[in-house]
Amino acid sequence: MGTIRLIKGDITKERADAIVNAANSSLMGGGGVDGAIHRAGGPAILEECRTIRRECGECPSGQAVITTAGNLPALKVIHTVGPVWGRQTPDESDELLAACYRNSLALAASYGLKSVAFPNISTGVYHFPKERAAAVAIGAVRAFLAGQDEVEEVRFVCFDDENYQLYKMLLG
Ligand code: AR6
Repeated sequence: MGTIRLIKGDITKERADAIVNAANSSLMGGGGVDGAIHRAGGPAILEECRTIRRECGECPSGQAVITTAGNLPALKVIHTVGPVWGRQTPDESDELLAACYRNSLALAASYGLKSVAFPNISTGVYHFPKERAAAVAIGAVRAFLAGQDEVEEVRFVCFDDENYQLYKMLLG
């Protein structure tokens, strides 16, 4: 078991064992939270992403990889790739989004990381409907936490007020 916390703010400021990045399959950076993490964390993150790309190729949607957190207060960054809304059926998109949360947490657990902070994956440029994404995220995290005792705390870090209010309502 573990606890879930809701936070409003910028994930680059989180002191957690790992923060999760909403990356794209190239792992080469981008806008939104991805841009913010690379800007605040410095070039060491991109350097490790390049090595992963060379050795493993692109990161498919639903999968996750781990790098240094560079200059960030977190210890590690877990990069996961959310689904682009409209590219799959809604049910397939739900499953891919749930896999992002599940696989990121499994990776954290395998590294002995106890606290993990997530942004609202796919709800920006990838246009996943926010309420649907929040329900999928909370369901996937609760299911993961119930079945293990490695990860002790998961934080949902909402940057925009709409997501924050949705999570507040759904987490009760
Ligand atoms: N801290 C926490 N959350 C943030 C921050 C921040 N500093 N900045 C934005 N968000 P997006 P996606 C929230 O577009 O939809 C990138 O270009 C934002 O409010 O960052 O998964 C990648 O390279 C939103 O709720 O990610 C990919 O190409 C959430 O982060 C693509 O965007 C996700 O928005 C991924 O799209």
